Amino acid sequence: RIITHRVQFQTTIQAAMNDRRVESLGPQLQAFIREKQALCQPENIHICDGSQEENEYMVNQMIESKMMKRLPLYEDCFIVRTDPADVARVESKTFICTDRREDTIPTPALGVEGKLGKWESPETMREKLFDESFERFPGCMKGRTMYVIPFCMGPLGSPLSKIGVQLTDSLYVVSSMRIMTRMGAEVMNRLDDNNFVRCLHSVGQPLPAPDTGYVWPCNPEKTVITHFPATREIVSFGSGYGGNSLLGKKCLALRLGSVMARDEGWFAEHMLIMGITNPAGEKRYIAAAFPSACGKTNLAMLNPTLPGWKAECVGDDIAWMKFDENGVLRAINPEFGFFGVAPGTNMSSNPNAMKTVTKNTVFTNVAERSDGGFFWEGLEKEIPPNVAITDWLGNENWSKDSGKPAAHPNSRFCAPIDQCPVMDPAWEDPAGVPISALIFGGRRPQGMPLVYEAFNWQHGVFVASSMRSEATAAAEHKGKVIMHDPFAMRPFFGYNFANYIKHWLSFEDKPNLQLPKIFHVNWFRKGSNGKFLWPGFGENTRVLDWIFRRCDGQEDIATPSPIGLLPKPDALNLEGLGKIEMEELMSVPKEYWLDEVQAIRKYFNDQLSTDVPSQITQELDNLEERVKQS
Ligand code: SAT
Ligand code: MN
Repeated sequence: RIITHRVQFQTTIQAAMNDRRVESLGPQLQAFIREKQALCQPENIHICDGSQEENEYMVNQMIESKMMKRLPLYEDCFIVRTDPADVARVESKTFICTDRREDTIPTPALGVEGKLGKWESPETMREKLFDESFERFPGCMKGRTMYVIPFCMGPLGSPLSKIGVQLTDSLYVVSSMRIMTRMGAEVMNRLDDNNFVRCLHSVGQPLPAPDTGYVWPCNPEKTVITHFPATREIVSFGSGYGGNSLLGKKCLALRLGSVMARDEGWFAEHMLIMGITNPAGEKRYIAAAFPSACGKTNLAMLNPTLPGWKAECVGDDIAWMKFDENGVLRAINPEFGFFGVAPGTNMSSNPNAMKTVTKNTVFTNVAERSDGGFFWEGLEKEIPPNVAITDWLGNENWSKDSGKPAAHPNSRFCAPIDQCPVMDPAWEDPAGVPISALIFGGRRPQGMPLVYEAFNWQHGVFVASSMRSEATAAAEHKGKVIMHDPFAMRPFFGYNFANYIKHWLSFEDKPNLQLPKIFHVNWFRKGSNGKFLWPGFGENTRVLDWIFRRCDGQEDIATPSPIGLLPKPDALNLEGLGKIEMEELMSVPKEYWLDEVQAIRKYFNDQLSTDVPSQITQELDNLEERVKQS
């Protein structure tokens, strides 16, 4: 907020030039910009070219206004602290706006609250966003600059990629979008004026802003994140936080993405993508779905502990996948950076992430050390002695004894993808990488074995639909409840989940497709002593090894159980591991699973009511029967 005269003056000149440049843009884009300019009444317009100079200029502005701070221990790393009321996605304020409610959300049973997204009619939502009386967009950029960000999700020129234009009044968003997406002049050159996703974002605080004690502008009371699939529009107000404000990510790549995928016959999924090479030099790619903050980034950057294995990263959060003309499922990562959870990341859990984030990285809500470095929970053993720590709220001399975390549990690093030392050679291949296996999983402290394989595609779709996981800090949920999170997509469905299941099921009937095998994994099972039964992290290679060999289909290494195919005893390579309670880790307790069947049935009946696809009911009945027989 403390903008020096010099910076303001420069901004004015640069933006005036940019304002003239608007006239050189295509008529549709021009109309979009002019309409929103008239609505938001910014002081200036700045068309982002994505250059290094531009970024330096913006970072300097943020530093001068005290919104951002350099972390001098590293090369071009910065720290940002949000308003404590603006630290995560807000699912309760995230809407999909379609004419008919049933296009967006399933109709729950009578008296039951729907938990599969929020709907509003486009007319009502537009009024709430754009009508003066609701005090959101009209005049919201007064005193601020409106930045125009042309961005591409996916490799430039890939037939699978999509281009969007985001208008925002947040410099943090511009800088972060530059890391997370391909952004700038090159995208603008390729933009089809008749086909781009329109994104509008404001932090919701015209200048001069009220003094909240934080330099992070936001407006939590008025926050809404809205999507208009019919017109391919995204409108977000009041929050500067990642998933709410970097509109290419969850809003475009998953919510609108899933709608486009349904219409065009592909998949937009909350999945990491990685390549694995066995000691014989054979390579396969897998895609894996886990809810936010369940270790996608760690698995995507895994350092194999089994000798001779290699793992390479294509993406850590989102996969766009389409069957090619040979029936092979091909995946691209639409993103260009990592927006990863910081706490828990360290040299033993994820050394590749640690190597990725020591330059050109923006940290949000982590703690800061007196030697100019970062700190978060999990780094205790990796920092020099006697450094003082300032917590994410700005309290100096933080100590563990305070009982409060130094970094916010959902604090993040935002780092350029090509800095990761284990990127796959094909990570930017416009054709995508061929997927052999799809993996689903969550945090399941009880009852759920380390790994099992679905009997077939339909059963796999059922397994993914009935996924559950312990709640994490990535959204506003409280406590450690086990939540249903189908496909790890519950916060990200762009249309009715019942239809989403049908979309997945429909591929079984299409001719000549090489349908990937489907697996379920659980790294988080705990023993009766409350301790994790599986070491996880690099040791997960042992599970990937089994999955890899199952894809080959040459060996006799699987055995049927009521819930799916389990590794035969001794089929998992445990060489060199300490004692693992394999029986406990792989068990399928009958009582637990009878309860699980009840919970899943109740969930489907409650949430989808009469819309439950018949194949799902059939799979559920079969599961129940098999568990009862066991
Ligand atoms: O905040 S984000 O939605 O970008 C990250 C996540 O929850 O997966
Ligand atoms: Mn995610």
